[in-house]
Amino acid sequence: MAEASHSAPLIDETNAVTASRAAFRNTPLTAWPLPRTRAVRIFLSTVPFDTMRMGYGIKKSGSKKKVYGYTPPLGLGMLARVAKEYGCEVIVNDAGPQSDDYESLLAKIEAFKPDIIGFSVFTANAQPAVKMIDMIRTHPVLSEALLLIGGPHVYTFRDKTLEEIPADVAVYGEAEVDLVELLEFYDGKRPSLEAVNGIYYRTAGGIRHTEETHSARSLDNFGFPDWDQFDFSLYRNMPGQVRRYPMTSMVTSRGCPYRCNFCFQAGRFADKYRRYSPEVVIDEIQRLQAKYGIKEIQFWDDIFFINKTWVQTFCRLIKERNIDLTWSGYARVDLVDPELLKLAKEAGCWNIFYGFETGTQEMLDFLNKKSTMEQAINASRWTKEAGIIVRGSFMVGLPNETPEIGRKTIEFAVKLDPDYANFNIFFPEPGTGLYDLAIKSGRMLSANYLGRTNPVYLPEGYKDIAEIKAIQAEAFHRFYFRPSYILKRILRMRTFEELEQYWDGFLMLLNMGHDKVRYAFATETSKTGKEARNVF
Ligand code: B12
Ligand code: SF4
Repeated sequence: MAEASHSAPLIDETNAVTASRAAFRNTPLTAWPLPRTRAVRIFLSTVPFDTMRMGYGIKKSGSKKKVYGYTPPLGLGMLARVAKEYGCEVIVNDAGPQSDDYESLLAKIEAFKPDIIGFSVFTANAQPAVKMIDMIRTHPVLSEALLLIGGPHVYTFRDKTLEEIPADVAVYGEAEVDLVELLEFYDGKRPSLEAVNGIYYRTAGGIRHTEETHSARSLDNFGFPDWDQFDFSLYRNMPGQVRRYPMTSMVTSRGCPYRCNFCFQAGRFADKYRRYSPEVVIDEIQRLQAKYGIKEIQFWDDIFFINKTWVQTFCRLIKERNIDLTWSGYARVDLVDPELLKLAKEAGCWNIFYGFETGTQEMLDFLNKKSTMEQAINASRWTKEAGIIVRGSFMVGLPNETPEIGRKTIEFAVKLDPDYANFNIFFPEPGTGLYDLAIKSGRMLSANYLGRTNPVYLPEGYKDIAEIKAIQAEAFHRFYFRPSYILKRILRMRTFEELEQYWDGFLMLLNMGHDKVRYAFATETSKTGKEARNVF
């Protein structure tokens, strides 16, 4: 087994490095263009990414492209709102649904002439982020701009991120308050970057960091994203995941109080759990409907159904105010009951996602999931009885797993019979208990986390990665190619929109080829499989 050290670089140097980046590495950030005659301009963006390759999107005939798989970048929307409140001019650009490549994104940035450019970086697109930032660094005018990075990659890899991505400042964790402090520094109101919380930055002596000393703020006072930044006509999640358009996503909480040892949200870097009050969320939904005609919301909370009273109040308010909304969210199998599910259905909930994870109680306990197989069976049955679609995710290739246990997971999935299932190959998420265990076991095959497309961990119980992939393929095959399942799907089709989405899903299957089909179902191998994308 080719064992790699986890301290190896995250970025493939042969593809990514330019001379400018190497020269830039230890350049301290000192001089600021003061005084200014106009408001500070900030361009915030996601990173261009080969999303078609990743299984997103579908090309329609002619020049019109319909891109599936995206929901608005809420984090950038939040930062846009606070920056606007501070007095800045802000643009949020979402490269994926805009189908931006490096050149077209550069042209947009050039046109805006920003003082500050910020990218939201995922581990999966850290390498494209290096390329994009390199292009800005070598640009005759844009190279003057302050370059910020933030997002889940920085959450996870912290100090490493500035070693490898040639930005000026990396903001780790939630950034609403830190961004305002950075703007104050930019305005000369803070003496140095040392006075800005929660960042990594460059000095002549190397990369330094400041602690995050803000205690987590109450979300009700945090406000919501600057929704004006999003073109809702662009957002179409994967076929079968959304019923009505225009849709948006929303988060009503941050963090998760549970401690499942494989999950990013339970990792060392996760946020403290907080939630907006239901009244504040409902008011915001009504504003979204009045201004943008939003018909459906996909709640991206780690567990939307975390507190019964909260969900009951939320549903009651929807009914009392006669709000015409369809919605979906995540739940744990131990936190639902028939009464709550019935209420949710009456309030517009049509689809719930559960992390069923694995097929034996021993493995569930090993994952510290704190739920039982029986609860999973009940939750699935009650949800269906309430008339709500059940989506579920399972993992294979876990530590302590053998192919026999993997097959038990498949059998359990077939027995639960959710409407959709993802089977993800376990991916040790940095910062989690199982990541530490995977490293300690010496069974990591690669330290390259960037693509997140290939398995990086081989449990003792499996001969090789091919054996894990075979179990995953068997899982998809046994689950989706049951005649009873296919018949159920056909009989369920109700609307033209649904038919169109199924057709697009079918075309995506054809476009992608066999391997990519599996990839489209489930590339994300951590946690509850939230990012895995169904194409049926
Ligand atoms: C919604 C979501 C998506 C959506 C929207 C993504 C988006 N652009 O926001 C979609 C479906 C498109 C998506 C796709 C993917 N996702 Co996703 N997604 C999420 C989810 C569930 C919620 C994100 C969210 O809205 N949070 C709420 C907002 C308010 O917080 P935030 O986005 O983190 O933003 C805050 C900070 O991060 C920071 N920040 C963010 N950006 C920036 C930029 C700057 C300049 C600064 C200073 C700060 C900053 O400030 C924000 C405000 O506090 C998270 C799980 C989670 N709980 O976070 C996973 C998560 C972010 N996704 C993940 C993954 C892996 C993916 C995919 C790679 C899956 C795949 N294999 O295809 C793709 C990548 C897509 C891409 N284009 O690169 C991982 C990331 C892990 C990592 N280390 O990178 C997460 C953490 C899930 C997990 N494993 O637990 N995802
Ligand atoms: S798997 Fe779900 S319940 Fe467990 S820590 Fe993660 S988000 Fe919370």
